[in-house]
Amino acid sequence: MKKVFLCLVLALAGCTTAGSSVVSETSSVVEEEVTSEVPEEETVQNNSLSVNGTQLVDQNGNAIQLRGISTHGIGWFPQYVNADLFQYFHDEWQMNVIRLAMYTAESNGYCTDGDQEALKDLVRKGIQYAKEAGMYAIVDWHILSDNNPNMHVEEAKEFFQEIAADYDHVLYEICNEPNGNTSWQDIKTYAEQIIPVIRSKDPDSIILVGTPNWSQYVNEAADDPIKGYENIMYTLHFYAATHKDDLRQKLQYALGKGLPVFVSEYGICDASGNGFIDSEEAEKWVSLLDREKISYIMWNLSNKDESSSILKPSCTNVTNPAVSDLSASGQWLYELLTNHKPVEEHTDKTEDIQEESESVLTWNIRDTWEEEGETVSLYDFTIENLSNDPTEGWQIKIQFSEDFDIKDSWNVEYEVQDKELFLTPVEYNREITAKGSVKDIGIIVKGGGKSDVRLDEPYDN
Ligand code: IDC
Repeated sequence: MKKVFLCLVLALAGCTTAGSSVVSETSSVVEEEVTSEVPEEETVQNNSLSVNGTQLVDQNGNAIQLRGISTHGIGWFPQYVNADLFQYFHDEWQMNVIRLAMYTAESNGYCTDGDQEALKDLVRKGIQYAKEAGMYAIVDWHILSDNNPNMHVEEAKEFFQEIAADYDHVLYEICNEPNGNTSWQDIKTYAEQIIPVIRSKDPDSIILVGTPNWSQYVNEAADDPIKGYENIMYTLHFYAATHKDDLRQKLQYALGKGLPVFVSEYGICDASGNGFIDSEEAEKWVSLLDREKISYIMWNLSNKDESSSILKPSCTNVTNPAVSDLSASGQWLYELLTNHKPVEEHTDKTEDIQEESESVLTWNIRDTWEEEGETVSLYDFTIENLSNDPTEGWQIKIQFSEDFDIKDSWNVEYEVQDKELFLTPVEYNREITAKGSVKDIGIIVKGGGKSDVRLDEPYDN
């Protein structure tokens, strides 16, 4: 019987695991199973975008949808502008765009008390990291409390003069959300000054123009679009719990008139960036946008305590947040982009691995749901024998933090001792052949709270 086991324990970012033998911990969002189609890999290195009719297309003329995340204000949350995180979002979340939101007027804003050089530096870094990660980047001149973009038109000209260059992977969003009394005519007047500045540096990249009333009145832009430039798109922003059929109708109207629309910001909560998450309305939006192949970018990448943030306030991981770090918005987005429910996979190693006597346990919580106010979790286990000899007997020990009930189990015997659960083989999976594995071991647990899962030394059986 094998005596030394590689032990896989619950390792969420920020938690340390018990046992001195643990030398490495990783926890990341992984795919539950590869069953559905994933978007094709785009490489943005030389793939310049353009607009054909209402459609954003790649350099081969194929329709392309950009889907990803917007940073929160980079002046407030600079830590999320980092190469590892962008790569992680590209690889694990299948994002192909990141929006770099730079507030102009709020505290720490570019036109108020923000450090302009530091902000530009962050924008340049973001552009570079996006490129390295194979993603498009949107430079967002994030007007908000300065409701009319003409208020800071000179600063905007200088900014875009410095930032724009002949990029293939950058889009310029020249005014986030005009609001208040700002008319479409005001926005046009502004755009017609900024577009030539960008074009003098970057002759063909996509330029996104905001629309009146917090980038909602795309119908007004559709009635009187900007003339004389190629590759201009118009933004529509929505927050699903606030903006519903009325706004979708404005979008349909604009598309009907031939206006290219880009959803450079949306949330699935209400327009305050907080409150109730409306999955039903979000679903309606997504199906419309997918049908029309319109790009959409979620607000926001931060751990701020508001429901639009994709990370929980407790999350301090800024490079590869785990499932347990994701807010409801974050989980929703992960599932949308990857077609997979977020599940946790756990991979740890012990340092005292002895040759020829290694077994490895991998486990996932494949699904969870609520029953009578309690969480029910479906656990799935696989044990691999890495050695060149068969092993005989195994035991998995799960320590729960709260009381639990076993609702179902398969391919396993179990014994409950207070808050501990011991899983042992059934007749046909007791032996694990050399380099072989036993799979499809499962239990369904109601309650239990947190769990610490280990491959234990088996009883002498
Ligand atoms: C919100 C942020 C919030 C911040 C506030 C600043 O979520 O943390 O304090 O801005 O005033 C928008 C804006 C976007 C808003 C967001 C949610 O583009 O800046 O972010 N929102 O209110 N338009 C509609 C909603």
